Amino acid sequence: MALTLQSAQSIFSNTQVPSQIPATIALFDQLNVDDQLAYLWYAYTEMGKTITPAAPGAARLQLAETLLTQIKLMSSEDQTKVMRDLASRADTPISRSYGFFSVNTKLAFWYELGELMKKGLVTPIPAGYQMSPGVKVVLEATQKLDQGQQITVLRNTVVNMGFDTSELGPSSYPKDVAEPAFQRTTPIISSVKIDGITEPAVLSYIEAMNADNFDAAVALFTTDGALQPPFQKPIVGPEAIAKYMREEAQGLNMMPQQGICEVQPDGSKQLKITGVVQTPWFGVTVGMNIAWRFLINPQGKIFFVAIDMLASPQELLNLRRV
Ligand code: 45D
Repeated sequence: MALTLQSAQSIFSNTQVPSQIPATIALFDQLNVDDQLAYLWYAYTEMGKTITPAAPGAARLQLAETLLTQIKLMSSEDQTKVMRDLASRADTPISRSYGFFSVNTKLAFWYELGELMKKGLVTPIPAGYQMSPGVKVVLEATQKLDQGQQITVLRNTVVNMGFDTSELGPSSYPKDVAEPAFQRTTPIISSVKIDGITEPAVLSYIEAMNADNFDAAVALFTTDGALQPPFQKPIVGPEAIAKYMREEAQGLNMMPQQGICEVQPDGSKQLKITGVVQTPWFGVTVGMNIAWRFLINPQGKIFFVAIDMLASPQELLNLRRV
């Protein structure tokens, strides 16, 4: 029987994911633009303290740098307008440029802007701003999340900003030169060990990802294979997966801890592995509890892998099926 994406998505469906993340983002989306900017400033000044020097070097940020230089030269009223346009996804030249940025370039842009705000060169909050009660509600909801969940909320809000360029066709920006580069903070572990797991495709996957060797990782997938990131639809096919990994998986530190493997009557295998992932933005200071759900075909290739954020640390030990 052929493996299908739909059946693959439902393996280990008892995995508990944090519904508070989409709920918090929904609360944020309901705020007006100035409240959104204020919320991000308050949330970031708390979380931002732990952003590490693993943040990308300015040399690789050409695209964001052009915008930042423009913004630095503006009056504070115009700076505020740029930020309001980004938050409200307005159709302006700057907001369009931003809309074409990759996830890490968007994060790098705000990271640099945040540094300029701390130095007093850019105004963080619009002049005369009065906080509405809604901001407090979203901040309180955010405080209830663990750190890994908090940075996921921050990342999401940043990704959703700017003009929606998805309908506009390919960007006129050079693509390959533009990805921010991350310095690895911890040495690469070359022999991966996961309690309960001996599946070569899984061990090789983790080893390749921890070396940013995305070609090797993608070669482990079937030609119709798919990867499903947290809270997203599956990305199908080696080319699309490779592009995604280059943009979003660089510098990640993956520390799988334990797992189970169930062989199916057709020879395929279903595996669930739990562990901790660190992003190069926060380095060792923030660990995200996650699960990988793999479907390996009878020939030992990855047909499907879903990556889920886990609702709680207890979920790391939830390796039963039902
Ligand atoms: O508006 O196996 C200011 C995959 C002002 C790949 C601001 C994976 C106001 C396969 C405060 C300056 C990738 C799926 C804004 C595994 C304002 C795979 C700035 C999983 C916006 C395991 C705000 C990887 C700023 C995972 C600067 C789960 C905010 C990765 C910065 C998760 C926020 C990574 C940052 C996460 C957030 C990274 C830097 C959640 C970074 C989050």
